Amino acid sequence: MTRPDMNALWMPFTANRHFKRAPRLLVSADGMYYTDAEGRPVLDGAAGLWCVNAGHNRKPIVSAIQQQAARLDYAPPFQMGHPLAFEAATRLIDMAPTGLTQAFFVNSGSEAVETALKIALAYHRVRGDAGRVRLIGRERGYHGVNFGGLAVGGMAGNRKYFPQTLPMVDHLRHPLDIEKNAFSRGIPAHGGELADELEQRILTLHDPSTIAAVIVEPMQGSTGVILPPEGYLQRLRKICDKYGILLIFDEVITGFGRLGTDWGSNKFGVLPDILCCAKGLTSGTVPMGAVLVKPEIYQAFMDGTPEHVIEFPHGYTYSCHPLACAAAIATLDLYRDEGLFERAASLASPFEEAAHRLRSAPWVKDVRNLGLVAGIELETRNGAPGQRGLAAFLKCWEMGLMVRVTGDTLAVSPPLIISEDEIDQLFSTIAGALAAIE
Ligand code: PXG
Ligand code: PLP
Repeated sequence: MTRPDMNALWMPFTANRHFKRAPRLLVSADGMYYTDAEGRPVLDGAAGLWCVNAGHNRKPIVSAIQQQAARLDYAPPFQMGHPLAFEAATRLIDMAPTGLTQAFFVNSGSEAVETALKIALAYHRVRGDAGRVRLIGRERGYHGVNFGGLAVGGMAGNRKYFPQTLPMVDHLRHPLDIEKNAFSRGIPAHGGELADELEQRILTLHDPSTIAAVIVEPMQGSTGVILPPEGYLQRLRKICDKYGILLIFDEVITGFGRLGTDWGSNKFGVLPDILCCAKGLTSGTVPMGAVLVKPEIYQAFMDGTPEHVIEFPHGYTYSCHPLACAAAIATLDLYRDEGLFERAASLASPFEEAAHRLRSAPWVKDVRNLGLVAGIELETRNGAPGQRGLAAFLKCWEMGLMVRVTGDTLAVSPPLIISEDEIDQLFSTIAGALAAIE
């Protein structure tokens, strides 16, 4: 394959100059594998970017998209509808955590977060509780890259150039505690009480009646697989209930089987008031996200305005896009027909075993895992954070494996169709890569 001219593209979240000197080009994909520009197979240890949960090139999804493109390419979502939008919402709500009853469609996780934050603020306003204007996020949280998500997010690098995002925001501490919890298998034992900081510090400081919502990822994915300690999310739920604060779960990564259950909410037995999802909703095939809400939230908007008035002035040109709806329905069918969430649950134990074998590999400081996700945190090179992580990522690629890297943590999150042999291949490749780097 001839190398394309790469100058015109400003690549997202990429070291452009470094990449363009030695590009990693993916040209096709099938099942568990990508094929690169040299024709090499590359095992997909990252489900693309945490999204291709059903595996690549799945015929039922591909043909649903193809047929829909030929039937109805586009339909405006404002004051108009098309049948698949309603069907997709019904299918999503049918498999959503019990108690969430309406879905608002968007095109990405970032848009899901913006939408959820706006729903939270507007909900209090429409009920006449207009003083609830503050949003609480968490350190090392990732809620996408738009201004609201940046504000409640806690990734320092992403926020660096933007000190002026949203006002009226504060952050909880993150619950990663390697000293106490290193090499925990599954949910860590220590740190559930960190949730009490919400009541003891944040609500005390700001007055609970000014807080609209708390937003957290059930598991923090993007900053290196940070799991909620035992009891942590339950405590957050209790405190939010006590003070009338909405709890938003950002399940952009934890939805659709990643943790060995349909949703993180169900894994932890905690129901949020608002849930954000994206990625696995269409198994990455067509951009789509959704915000799911409890009935009292939807109803507050319906009760708050006369019938001919738009209750919530919000939406995107591509909300409810026909191709996305067709892809979502076919994807949800496939998850159900192949029992892929159950498959993820049954693979969780061999996956955990294989991940924790890395404990004896060079540089490994911590292994964290749950369901079909693992984080492997490496010792940072002297004075050069991220360098060893990058070296490990590049060595894995050279050895035919794609993983994610954030700082010095490798994240592994394969499609849910992975086999036990491929799990072994995945982790032994990482072990080989770690043995080969400085
Ligand atoms: N919330 C969470 C919890 C996410 O993980 C988003 C929102 C934003 O979704 P979109 O579709 O707008 O990208 C995400 C996305 C990584 C990585 O390096 C993770 C994400 C995106 C980019 C990189 O792990 N997650
Ligand atoms: N900018 C302009 C000038 C627009 O007209 C629109 C939508 O009509 C947007 C931005 C928003 O685009 P989208 O609805 O795709 O988010």
